[in-house]
Amino acid sequence: MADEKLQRIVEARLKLRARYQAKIQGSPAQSDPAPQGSGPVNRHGMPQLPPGQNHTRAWPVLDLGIKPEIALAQWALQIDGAVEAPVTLDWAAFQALPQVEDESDFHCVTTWSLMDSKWSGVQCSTLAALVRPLPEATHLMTYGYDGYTTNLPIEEALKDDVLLVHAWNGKPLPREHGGPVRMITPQLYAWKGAKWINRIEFLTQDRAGFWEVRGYSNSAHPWRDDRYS
Ligand SMILES: Nc1nc2c(c(=O)[nH]1)N[C@H]1C(S)=C(S)[C@@H](COP(=O)(O)O)O[C@H]1N2
Ligand SMILES: [Mo]
Repeated sequence: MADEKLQRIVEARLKLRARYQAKIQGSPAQSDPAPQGSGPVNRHGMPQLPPGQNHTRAWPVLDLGIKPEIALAQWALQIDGAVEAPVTLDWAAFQALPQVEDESDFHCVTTWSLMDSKWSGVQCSTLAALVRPLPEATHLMTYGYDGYTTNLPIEEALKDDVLLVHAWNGKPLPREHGGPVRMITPQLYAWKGAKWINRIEFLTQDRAGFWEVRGYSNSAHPWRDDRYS
């Protein structure tokens, strides 16, 4: 990526971070004694699992009965809504963004937790910095190729461990888990991470996604056992 472009992203990120810092610090998972991204060291001296959760070894697959197959040449991610600079990224443009690796846990509301996954991908905050949310933007809606949707407050989406991942434990993300690219939200229940993600829309007011309409908690904090509304 060109240095100048990278520089612009970095500057925009710092501005965004400053704008949302207080909200992020005050948000539940951040203020609860809960692990976040970057691995088991984060769990030292803390409960291993959120209330009501059990370890799983195999990674279960949950979807709406569709597992879309998207060739990399066809893949695109649209980022739009209440932003200054909407963009549609193809695979090459997505790969050209700053990439990160992180280690975090995955808590499903159906009570299984997959611990210590290694992820590679792009921070959601990098994408936000690229499009620059308008001051009135408060939430985002994410969409999958299968028609799935889920909503998030911006301060949750900007957390460092919220990623759009394309690899899991060193291998390309399997199609059944949302490959080529899905979102992960380690500090929230896993339904907040859209598999086969193809759109992020910034909103000026909250709007419920697929499960949120059907009675799942809008806030979805595992450490508060915050499952259903
Ligand atoms: N596009 C899409 N994303 C989705 C879902 C879905 O049905 N479609 N299910 C959600 C739910 S309920 C969970 S628990 C996780 C499951 O991810 P996994 O199948 O990789 O375990 O993905 C979430 N993201
Ligand atoms: Mo789920």
